[in-house]
Amino acid sequence: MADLRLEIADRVATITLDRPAALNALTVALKEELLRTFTALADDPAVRSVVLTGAGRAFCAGQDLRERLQPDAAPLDVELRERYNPLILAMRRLEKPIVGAINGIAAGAGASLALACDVRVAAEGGSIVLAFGRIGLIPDSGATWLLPRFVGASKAAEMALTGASLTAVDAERLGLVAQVVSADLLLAEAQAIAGRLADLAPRAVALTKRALEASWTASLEQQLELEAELQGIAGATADHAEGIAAFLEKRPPRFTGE
Ligand code: T3D
Repeated sequence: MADLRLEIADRVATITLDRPAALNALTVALKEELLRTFTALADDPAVRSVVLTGAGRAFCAGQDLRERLQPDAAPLDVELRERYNPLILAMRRLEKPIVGAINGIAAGAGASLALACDVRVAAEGGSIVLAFGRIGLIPDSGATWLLPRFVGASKAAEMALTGASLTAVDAERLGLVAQVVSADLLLAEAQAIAGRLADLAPRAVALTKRALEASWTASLEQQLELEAELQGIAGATADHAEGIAAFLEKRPPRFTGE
């Protein structure tokens, strides 16, 4: 698709939102292609991790507001249920880690996309802004769930209610982004992180992601039980045996996903 690029190299898939003239704003076609891409990557054994970034000077400016004015645009609740929500769930449920390379502003649903990644690295000029209130909307696409959990209720309320922009540097200070790097190094750094994730045991990575996700709504007792269940699965993999063998033989492990 013209507005989305997908490159796969060394077990890392790089998805680039590619509408730079509109700051990679999300059209119906782009959202549907993004969902198709994540769905396909879930089943692609050649891919172990994903990088999501934007072309040009923005990560993503959220919903394409010109498209929204079209007479045939779906009502907002329908658009969320049919397109945004499945996309966010696909990202959070993908059994492969997603590294967000926040190359510029991430606004509105673009901020939500950034939040739905597992790890974020940002360019020095990058920023995250819940721009929804400026156009009379509420933060959506998971922002009201993810942001308070990442930065705390107070900061999330400030960002959601005032629409204040969070710079990359402040986002790093809050732990929302793992690292801030210069723009020219961003993609390479994000791909290096994704590469390191791709070297890990895929089942353990997938189960870790599942455990972390479940922790948001679980009691300690429930989470302890889930850890026991998932560790039982991880412990039965050939990769676990390989990890121990590699440790004892003082060599890097070669994980196969078995
Ligand atoms: O379906 C639904 O609607 C429900 C879901 C809603 C989720 C949402 O995402 S709601 C929030 C939508 N997004 C926004 O409100 C952000 C709109 N954009 C901006 O506020 C600003 O563009 C930015 C703060 C992101 C950047 O400002 P600036 O000054 O650096 O750039 P600019 O000049 O405003 O934008 C550059 C071009 O991109 C410009 O096009 P032009 O005039 O050169 O032809 C601008 O119109 C276009 N653009 C930017 N954002 C969008 C957009 N075009 C369409 N939709 C956009 N969201």
